Amino acid sequence: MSKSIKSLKQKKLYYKSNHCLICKSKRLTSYLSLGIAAPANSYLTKAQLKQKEFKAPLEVYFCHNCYLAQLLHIVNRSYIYRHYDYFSSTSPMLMKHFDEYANEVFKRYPKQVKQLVVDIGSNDGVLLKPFKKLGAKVLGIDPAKNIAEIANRQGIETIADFFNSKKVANLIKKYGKAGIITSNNTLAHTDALHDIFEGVKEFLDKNGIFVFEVQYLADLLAHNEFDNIYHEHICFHAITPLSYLLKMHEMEIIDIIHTDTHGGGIMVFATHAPSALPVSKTIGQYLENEKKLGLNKLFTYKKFAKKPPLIKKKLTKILKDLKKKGKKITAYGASAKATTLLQYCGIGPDVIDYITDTAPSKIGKYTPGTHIPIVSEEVLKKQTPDYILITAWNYASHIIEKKEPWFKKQGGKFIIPIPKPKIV
Ligand code: JHZ
Repeated sequence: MSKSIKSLKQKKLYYKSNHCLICKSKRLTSYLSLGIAAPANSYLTKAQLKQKEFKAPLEVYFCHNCYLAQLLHIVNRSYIYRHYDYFSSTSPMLMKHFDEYANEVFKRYPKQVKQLVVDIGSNDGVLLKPFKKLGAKVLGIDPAKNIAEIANRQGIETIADFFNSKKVANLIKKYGKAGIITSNNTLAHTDALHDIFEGVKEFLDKNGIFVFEVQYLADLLAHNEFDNIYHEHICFHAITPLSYLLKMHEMEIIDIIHTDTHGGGIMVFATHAPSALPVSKTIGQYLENEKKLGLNKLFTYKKFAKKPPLIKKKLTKILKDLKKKGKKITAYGASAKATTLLQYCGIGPDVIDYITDTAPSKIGKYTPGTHIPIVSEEVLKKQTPDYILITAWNYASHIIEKKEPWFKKQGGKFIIPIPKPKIV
């Protein structure tokens, strides 16, 4: 079942917040508007193409008080997450990443892992599977009913619901306190950050560790990753506002590892404050570096906001020139990022014949806002284009060198849109 258009009319599908999600300050300045856009991961069926599509403003704000970069137009989370078409295990690199992640946590905190590992926003159990192999008792919590059902079938106990602090007392009664709580690429997805931290604090054992991974704002800015801005990403995290948030909940960060997933992220280790465990000097270095990068200055964000129009201009020129020459172009990876890139640049089925994707949940549907058909990767070999735009550019080298080396050998070319459009 896809997202129901009928229910759109009955519910208010987004609201506009007037304060910062962390510090509640109203001193907020908009620095980048990407227009009125359809939400990422809202793939459409053929029948839905005829109906009015839901769209909401996509605009990023800077908080002058705690420096959180954030959206204020918040799309109803049930609309986005109760049925979700993104399965983490469809990308082998992510499976490898989460396997290494589980092993890293186990190496550091074997006792806590043996106690209970709870993953908030557990998707299809991509992280809990390797934890289970390491002997952990695991519990997933994820609002997507379609995904939780699959995880349960595969032996990963998953509660199909949003995590919130009100549920914690019952969870503790049933499962006990957690030695490890994890949450990956979900803390950007919520407007209820305080409630989540309240719940984590209560659920976590006294020696427990909260490990979470988020895309890192400094990477997003440095590599022009404006396509990582979509309605699901309400906050764009950095250590400075996160440290402040944790402090408000009597927790503290004890270590940080930089990761290269999704264009650059950080894996953050936190515990109850004051920590009985040593606090790595990395935290001070991150805070210092964020000052050097100007993450506390509106000017930095205004500078970044000049990049999307330049990328749009260059990319659309490349595509237009190729079309004039009669070239056939397709795209690779119906990622959430693709939704922003294609909508913002106004690239539709008149330019891109089809977009391939490995996820069965997306195949046969159409990209939100731009309505490009999503097909399986087999189509690429049957209806081979001259150029492929890699819309899942975070996997570009894997796609070019490992998955599709035949394409270049037979004269095809790839277009990589981010950080600057280029043909390879
Ligand atoms: P991928 C996701 O964003 C969604 P997306 C989410 N909202 C989030 O927060 C971020 O991650 C962090 C396909 N693919 O992983 C699979 C191929 O077709 O970059 C995926 O549909 N062939 C939770 O969606 C998409 O591309 C391939 O060879 O931007 C990639 O999506 C490979 C490797 C992937 O995340």
